[in-house]
Amino acid sequence: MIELYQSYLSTCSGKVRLVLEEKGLDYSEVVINLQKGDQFDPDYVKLNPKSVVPTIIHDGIVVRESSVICEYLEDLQADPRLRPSDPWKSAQMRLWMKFMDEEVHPMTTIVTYAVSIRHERAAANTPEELEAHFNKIPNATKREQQRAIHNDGVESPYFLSAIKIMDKMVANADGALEDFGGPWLLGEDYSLADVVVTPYMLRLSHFSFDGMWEGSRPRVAEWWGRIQARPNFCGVMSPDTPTANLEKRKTNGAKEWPRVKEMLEL
Ligand SMILES: N[C@@H](CCC(=O)N[C@@H](CS)C(=O)NCC(=O)O)C(=O)O
Repeated sequence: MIELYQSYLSTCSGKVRLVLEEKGLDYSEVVINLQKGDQFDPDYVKLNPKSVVPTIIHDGIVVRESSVICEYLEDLQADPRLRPSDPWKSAQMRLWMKFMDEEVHPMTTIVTYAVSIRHERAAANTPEELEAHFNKIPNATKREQQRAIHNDGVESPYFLSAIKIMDKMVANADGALEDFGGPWLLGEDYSLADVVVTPYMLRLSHFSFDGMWEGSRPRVAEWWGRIQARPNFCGVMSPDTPTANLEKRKTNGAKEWPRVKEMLEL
């Protein structure tokens, strides 16, 4: 049995769920409420010392880091295969994973905070509660960055470079679809490369930022349609995800889109 410690709307949890669904593996979910700070609970920190989701426990074995978990599940059950057998394509798959983990994910956190979470937190917390939240962030750089993004939103200097990296992800997907000829990012077979990009495309879509590919990058628009039509797409979010949160993201994102479009010069 696999227990997935996850948070609703978490991109990294979404990657893992997409793989679990694709492979038809049985799993149950434990909710870690990131807004309430469950990730800092000492019992959870023992499982995941970085205080982030996801973590899985499989027959007593703890595995963390979403990309590592995806490959663990691939090794646990090879069918259907998500790692290309061709060494060159397998290397390309890992390059996508590195790009998403090292560049896109941290920037997505910034974009999400600037576009929506700052409004959600400001509405739900007193200034004292917000201060207590910032003070719980153990990494000083991350703490000060979050404070700055909370204050200035999309006009904060961090936002422009962050959204440009997300745009680079869409541009790279377009390039891969052209180079490998589709229908998936590495050609004929759906792979972990498609998996790791999916939750981040969904995040942009939740913000009503589909203009980053609709009308401008038809290959990506078609690929995104295929991704959403796959049976495993149900795993990109937990079925229990509160829809109110999604509504807030759509509304907050739609308000920012004209400015973001201008920043990206689309
Ligand atoms: N490299 C980690 C990143 C995990 C991560 O940043 N998860 C986010 C949610 S998608 C999180 O738990 N954030 C909580 C926090 O930063 O306090 C992975 O791939 O698992």
